[in-house]
Amino acid sequence: MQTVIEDPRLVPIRAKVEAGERLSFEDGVALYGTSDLLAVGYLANLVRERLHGNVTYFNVNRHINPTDVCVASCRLCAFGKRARDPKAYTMSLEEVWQRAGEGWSEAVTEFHIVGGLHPELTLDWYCEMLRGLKQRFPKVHLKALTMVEIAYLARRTKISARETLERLRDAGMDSLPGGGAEIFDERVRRIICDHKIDGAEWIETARAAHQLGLRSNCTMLYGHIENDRDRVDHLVRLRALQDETHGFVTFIPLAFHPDNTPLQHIPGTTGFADIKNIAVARLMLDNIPHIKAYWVMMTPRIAQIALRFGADDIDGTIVEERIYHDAGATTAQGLRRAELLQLIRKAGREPVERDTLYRPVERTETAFTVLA
Ligand code: V47
Repeated sequence: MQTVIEDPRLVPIRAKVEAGERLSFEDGVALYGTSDLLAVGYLANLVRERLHGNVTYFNVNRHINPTDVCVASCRLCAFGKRARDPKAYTMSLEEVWQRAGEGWSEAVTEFHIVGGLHPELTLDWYCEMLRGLKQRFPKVHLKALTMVEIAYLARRTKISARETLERLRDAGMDSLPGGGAEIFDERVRRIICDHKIDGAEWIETARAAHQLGLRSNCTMLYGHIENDRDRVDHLVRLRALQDETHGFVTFIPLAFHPDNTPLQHIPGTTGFADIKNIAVARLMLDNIPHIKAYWVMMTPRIAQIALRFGADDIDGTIVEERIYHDAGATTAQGLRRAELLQLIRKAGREPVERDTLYRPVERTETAFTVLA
């Protein structure tokens, strides 16, 4: 089936997509520039179904944020707090391990662990945390620490990012989440997160992780002060690293939530922009296998629609989410497995529970097996 393409700029892009050819930087700008969302979505869905057919992936996971103390004070963020802030928290190791076991009865296959840049928690502390989790939950995949946290720990420990990653891997880290990438462009980064590592160091840290055989995700934060070219530049830089390492598993476009941040005068994103970012990502990132519609950020209703506009994954049960809820998200803290199944089925897709590396999972409520 073919949709009518209204915008003439999309005609050569359709030819490339149908021929399986790579899109250029200017193609990306044209995709962002058009309001012909149905045409962009049609093309993205073509690629999505070529790669994954009718399957939509989800997982049964739990987020853990060991601390919100952060030295970075990024303007984009409502989660990070100064150590002296009475609302700031830092879990003890015992608390992290206990929290990991709390939640719903469904056995989780993944812990997603990220937090602030705490000035006192050491690399040894994080290694101990991971070892303790592996000891208590040996079957659970530990997707832990963003490239930003790795670079910060490396700097404080006065060792390389590679060595930091090696130590964390030896302690039990299985892969890394995609956060902290924001927008790589320097002008934008100076305004939204000036104390964070720059785009080049984020890429360099991801390269080091991938070279060690660790897989990771990648993200892009949109809907603040960036423009179309900044977003395309970001996607093209991720694509270039992926050509080299093949280490990225999933790309997640993240909508900026302004509430309680120093940028709260910026209006929140629209459903149109959320869907557009999924579709453009699917078309530009021809070498990244999965595009995730993160339901917490998009709302389950928009995430469900995204499954027809390029996304093949809707993320997981999560149980407890803080980063988006501190920034005004009104979605639930978590969803039950049955709710995810329902969302996917009602979009006419076939749900497949996956582990972090997209191997299918077979389960009862309290136990699971990852199928090789
Ligand atoms: O790195 C922070 C973003 C990220 C705000 O890898 C904000 O599977 C919007 O990376 N408004 C953390 N975004 C979340 C993240 C993630 C989420 C789900 C799955 C995966 C994965 C990764 O959230 C941060 C930052 O980019 N963020 N503050 C805010 N106010």
